[in-house]
Amino acid sequence: MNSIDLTLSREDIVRLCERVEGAQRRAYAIPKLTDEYPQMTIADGYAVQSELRRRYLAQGHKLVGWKAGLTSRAKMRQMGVDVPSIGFLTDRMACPENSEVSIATLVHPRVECEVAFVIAKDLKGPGCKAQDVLAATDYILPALEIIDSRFSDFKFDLPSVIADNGSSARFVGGGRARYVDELDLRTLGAVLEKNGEIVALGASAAVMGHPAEAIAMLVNILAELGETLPAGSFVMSGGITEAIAVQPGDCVIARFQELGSVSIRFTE
Ligand code: OOG
Ligand code: MG
Repeated sequence: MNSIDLTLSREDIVRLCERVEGAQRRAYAIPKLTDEYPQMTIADGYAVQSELRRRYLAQGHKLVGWKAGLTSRAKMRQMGVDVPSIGFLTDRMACPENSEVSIATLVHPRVECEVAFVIAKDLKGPGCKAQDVLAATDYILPALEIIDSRFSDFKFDLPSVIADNGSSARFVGGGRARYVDELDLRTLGAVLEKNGEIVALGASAAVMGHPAEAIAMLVNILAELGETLPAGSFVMSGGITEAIAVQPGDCVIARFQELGSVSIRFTE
């Protein structure tokens, strides 16, 4: 990120990072960060997110991958923003297929279905293209992301949501892994069911025309942060449909054409 766009001091970055970390760990809502720092930029948001990543890794969490967010029209419209973003994923966020997630550990949990990539060869920006991503992909699998915006009343803006690591909270991979050349990644249908009823549906082209475009964008943002995407990374390309709120007792299943299904259950 261009350091020219940074308006926060190192002290501000650490303060905001501690505020976000507290909200994530103890599951309470905080005001959007721009209430206090109205001039905050996207670069400031990533500075807070990078500090958060540094702190979690220092506490022993492992970086397992990344996610692209706000990559579909449905998500942009729902959240009122028009620029995609990225966030990091750690081992502590991973949930086994069909396991239980306690709602008490989250603030505003919502679920979305995504196409995930497992990367076989290191990828590096700038200038990364969708073809580069496809050539470096080991396999594709379906995923559910449980996002959790920590901001009061869901009020937020792009710098705040980036600082909050793109609302990352939990993710579930599952279904049937497939090689890229077995699929047409633009036309995969996905249906999200909650308690047996269809609550959202879409096709993978909703994600920037092709989900590999979202991964290329992510690699190029990583380059701006001075990072690369290493082989072995698990990467989510962004919600295909809008995110759906969940409550204790809900069971959610994402059913994908060609990729099988992934499910998760919510308890108190
Ligand atoms: C931001 C997270 C966006 C996606 O897939 O678009 C995201 C939010 O909606 O709180 O994960
Ligand atoms: Mg997502």
